[in-house]
Amino acid sequence: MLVLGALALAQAPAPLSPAEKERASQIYFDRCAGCHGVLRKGATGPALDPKKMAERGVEYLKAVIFGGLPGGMPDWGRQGILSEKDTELMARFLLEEPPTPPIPSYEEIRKTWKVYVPPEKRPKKPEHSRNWQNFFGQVLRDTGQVAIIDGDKKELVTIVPTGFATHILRSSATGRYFMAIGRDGKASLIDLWMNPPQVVAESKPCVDARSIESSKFKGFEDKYAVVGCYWPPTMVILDGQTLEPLKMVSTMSYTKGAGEFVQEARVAAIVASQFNPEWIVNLKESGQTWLVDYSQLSKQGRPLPITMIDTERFLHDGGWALKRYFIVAANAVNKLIVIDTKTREFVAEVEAGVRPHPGRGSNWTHPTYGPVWATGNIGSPEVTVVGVDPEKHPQYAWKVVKRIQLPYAGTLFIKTHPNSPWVIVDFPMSPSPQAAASLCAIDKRKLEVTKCWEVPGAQELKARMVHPEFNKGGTEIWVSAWGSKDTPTFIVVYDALTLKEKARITGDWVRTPTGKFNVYNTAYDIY
Ligand code: DHE
Repeated sequence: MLVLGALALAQAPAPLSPAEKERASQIYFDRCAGCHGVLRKGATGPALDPKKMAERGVEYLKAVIFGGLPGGMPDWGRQGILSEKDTELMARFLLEEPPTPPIPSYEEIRKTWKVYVPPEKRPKKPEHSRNWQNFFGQVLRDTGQVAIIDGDKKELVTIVPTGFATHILRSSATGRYFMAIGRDGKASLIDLWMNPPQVVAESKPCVDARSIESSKFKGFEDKYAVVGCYWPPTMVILDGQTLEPLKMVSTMSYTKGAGEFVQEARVAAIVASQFNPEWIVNLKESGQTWLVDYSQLSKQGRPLPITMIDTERFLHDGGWALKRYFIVAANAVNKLIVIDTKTREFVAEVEAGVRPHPGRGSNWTHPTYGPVWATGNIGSPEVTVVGVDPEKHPQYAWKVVKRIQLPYAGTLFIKTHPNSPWVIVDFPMSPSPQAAASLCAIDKRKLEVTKCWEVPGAQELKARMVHPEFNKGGTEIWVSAWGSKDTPTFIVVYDALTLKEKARITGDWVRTPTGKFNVYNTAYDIY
């Protein structure tokens, strides 16, 4: 026993020095926490329990971190994002207990709040003659910026600083403002009426976040905003015009069914209801969907009513069907959850492919099945099409009407527009560089893939094509070539009928373009 113990001790890697721990914690936050959780309890990716990691051993962990795994684990080494030294550091980091990140106080959060242009000093009408409703907000992920691009002229209007690795943009109810949320929890309010558009307010209500939304119900347009935090697990309500933090609500909760207490119950997708003054807030690890009524916030001492619905664990992203049903992916259990925001009820659970990832999904009307909504899947080569009209097509409602086969897995986003016959599909999570540089077009009537093509020049730039988005009129599809920060790439624009390349937007500023959001389509939920 003594000999074996000594042997194990000899093989155990040295504990991390404080400097190594700091570097590993930063890399873990940037690259790993989103899927595996800050406390490593698992969500989109599996739990990383230090004891189990020790059983697997440093060499095995290094191979996985460097080379990835089918089903979604990125090949951080092969992509050139982690060096061999960092790969080894991360493998050793996983053998140690996870550090708990600090939880900022309300006072600390309030100190991050800045108003650069107060509401009364903002223009009363657009200061420029550009068609701002056809602006695109293009996230430049690793530069911590958002580029505002004129969709009519395909020219850069301006670049504004936002949070670190900005994740998404959402339009305010009127479309005038873009709200950006950084992975570091910084929320930025961008006024598109200013010449040039500018960040007019910001605050940083958390240290790790992925979602932001405004209040959209009649009478409350742009009055409030809400940020969904990954860490600390909270939902923070802000003033919609100034981003002043107003109210913080902890989302730590018990899981559906098992009743297990989850400290890291992170806030995933949030959308604003059109039927009621409320947000639909999805808690990832505990599997609850909260309906948060913001109508009484302005009255001192009045309640913030929250209706908690048990739905499914590992809720992630989702979008509207018929602008009434919110469909959210419970990605680690391969399910889609449907909430009726009119009746305020859970209505169905649908079996998707492997790790469904809708972004916001795609809506269209099929001649046989009526209105349908579809999602791509990270882990299986499939677009899952679901009937969504219980009133006029009850036989298909909440049933998978078609599983459209794709040539590759690894889809993150699909997108369509009522004026286009196509649903466009990307494959950025595919381990094959050729697949990641490719796109496919699905015929909305035939429900089959008509065309797939590799985007010329993408592979040479080691870029993955990501996040299709239509222009306001639905005549163009824009897709970003997501490469490394060191090399500029491009945004390609296709004709939405012929699928022929129309233009390429490029320049030294086009670095790590990921999500892009058309003002009109984002404000009015057209996808
Ligand atoms: Fe996202 C949406 C979380 C990785 C780009 N992403 C979302 C949403 C969540 C989420 C909860 C829904 C927000 C909403 O609607 O309110 N994303 C996460 C993660 O936890 C994950 C898996 C890992 C991480 O560490 O962040 C992750 N996401 C990515 C990426 O790697 C992408 C491609 C680039 C990036 O920024 O890191 C990416 N996510 C996006 C985009 C959307 C999104 C572009 C919005 C899609 C839309 O059309 O609405």
